[in-house]
Amino acid sequence: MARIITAAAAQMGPIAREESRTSCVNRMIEMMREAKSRGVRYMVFPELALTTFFPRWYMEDWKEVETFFERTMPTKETLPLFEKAAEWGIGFYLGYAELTEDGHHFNTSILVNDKGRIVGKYRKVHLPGHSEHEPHRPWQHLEKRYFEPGDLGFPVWRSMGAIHGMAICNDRRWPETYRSMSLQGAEIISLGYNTPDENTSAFEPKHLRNFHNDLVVQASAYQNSCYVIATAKAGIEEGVGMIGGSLIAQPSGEIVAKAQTLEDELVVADLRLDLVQMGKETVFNFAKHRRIEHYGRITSQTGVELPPAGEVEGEDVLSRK
Ligand code: CDT
Repeated sequence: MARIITAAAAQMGPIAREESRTSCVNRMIEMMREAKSRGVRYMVFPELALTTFFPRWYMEDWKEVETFFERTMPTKETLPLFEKAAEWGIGFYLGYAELTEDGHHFNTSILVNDKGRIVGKYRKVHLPGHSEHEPHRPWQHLEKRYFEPGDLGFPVWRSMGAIHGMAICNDRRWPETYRSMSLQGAEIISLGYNTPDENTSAFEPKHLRNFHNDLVVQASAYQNSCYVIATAKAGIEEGVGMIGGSLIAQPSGEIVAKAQTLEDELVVADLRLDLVQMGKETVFNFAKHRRIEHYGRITSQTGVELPPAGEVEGEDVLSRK
């Protein structure tokens, strides 16, 4: 029998700096209510879904920074989300800023099943941006200041009838992210993102921000023969334009559902897990086709090592008799 899971990207419009956790959770529950009426069994909320995208501000006082972090999960304010998940039988992915008991800061997501139980945790590995205040920028991107790189790797979990993996925002641009999970059989990779519609490091035409989002999600779904559910925090948030374009890509690389707005919006698709299997057994049958003897550099080298200086002269094939 075909395995089909109805899933959704639960895109969120902007979250104001002053907006409470309870208000965010109420917005999520509203989308969960709609999800229930549309037969959705699994939904993906954005990165840092409980607050505004606070790394855009330089804050010297860590007490202030930590007002954006959660010390436990669920918290008093997020508990209703877990309760509704259990009542309505809908699992979810939730991104939030995590402060551990021993004082570590991570950009985290959790996988919660359709009984309201936390089955998995992921901590963002590829942190973008910078760690020092850079006043020449119109806004900051201080993820490297406020978070440590994730320490959990890229695990996957069997849950709700599929093998799930998670990633967070900038992770989606790195092929290693998906390959690490697809080597464990990932069938559904969920990710949330907060992507400003402008690159403040160098000039880049604005349309490329959405193009690159689609490009990496679609290519990765194809190359890893899995579904990717990518969910934005969208719209003008505290004066900064954030791309929307939440999407669900299927293993062919095609988009099967896409957001139409920059607001809270449920983007729904039926995930046909037989399509995942087809790719994993043919073109992307890893056991059969991968050549790991040539991939050593990928894990042994971080930066670029250029070839020796000077152009290669080449073999003079034209004067061969
Ligand atoms: N949140 C996040 O990871 N955003 C980055 C912005 C990159 S520009 C510093 C992204 O990859 O979309």
